[in-house]
Amino acid sequence: MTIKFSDVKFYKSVSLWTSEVFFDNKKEVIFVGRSNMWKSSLMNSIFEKKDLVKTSSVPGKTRLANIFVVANKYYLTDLPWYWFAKLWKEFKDELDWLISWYLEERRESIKNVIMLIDSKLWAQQSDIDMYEFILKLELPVTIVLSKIDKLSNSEISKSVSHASEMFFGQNIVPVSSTKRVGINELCKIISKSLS
Ligand SMILES: Nc1nc2c(ncn2[C@@H]2O[C@H](COP(=O)(O)OP(=O)(O)OP(=O)(O)O)[C@@H](O)[C@H]2O)c(=O)[nH]1
Ligand SMILES: [Mg+2]
Repeated sequence: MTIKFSDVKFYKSVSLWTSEVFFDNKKEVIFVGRSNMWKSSLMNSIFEKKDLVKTSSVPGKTRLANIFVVANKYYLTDLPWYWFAKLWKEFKDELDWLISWYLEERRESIKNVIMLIDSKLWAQQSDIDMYEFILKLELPVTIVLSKIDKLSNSEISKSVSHASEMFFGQNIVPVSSTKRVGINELCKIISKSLS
């Protein structure tokens, strides 16, 4: 089954302070990554939209759980993460809480966590912490190597083999939104996890 990801609408944004939180049992795929990992842009590529998901050249743009509904049937959700934390301490706590609360709350419905790693810098301690948290919740995970348009082919291969060791047994997908590399493969992986 291939899902038509372009059949998408913004559903809603959720923060820790949202008083009425929806939550039905639609299957969900989550996108996480440190700030400025090109995460929101990747979601636009999957949706074949230019700017449905808000992007910014200033790191720290995504500060809410922004939920999109695909084919009236599935949620694809852009979560913030914590590079931002280094700038404003209070945001660190709030965003970390939002992420951990959201993943725990939606645990039963989440079918895949798409985790973006910088292909050039490789996994940072915060990535590893996040990965361990995802595994603790027993959620399926897919590793996306982001920013590959900055690398040569041999650097991409090195990054893939490093990620294969670090995230042993997981799908590793090198992706570029601007060059549309890896997008179809990722769409297939997401479709499969939602079927
Ligand atoms: N060269 C290149 N630039 C990209 C690509 N994808 C995104 N960008 C740029 O990188 C910047 C950040 O992209 P976002 O998608 O907003 O990143 P994000 O991970 O959602 O960032 P936060 O929400 O701030 O955590 C934007 O200026 C994008 O235009 C890509 O594939 N190649
Ligand atoms: Mg974003």
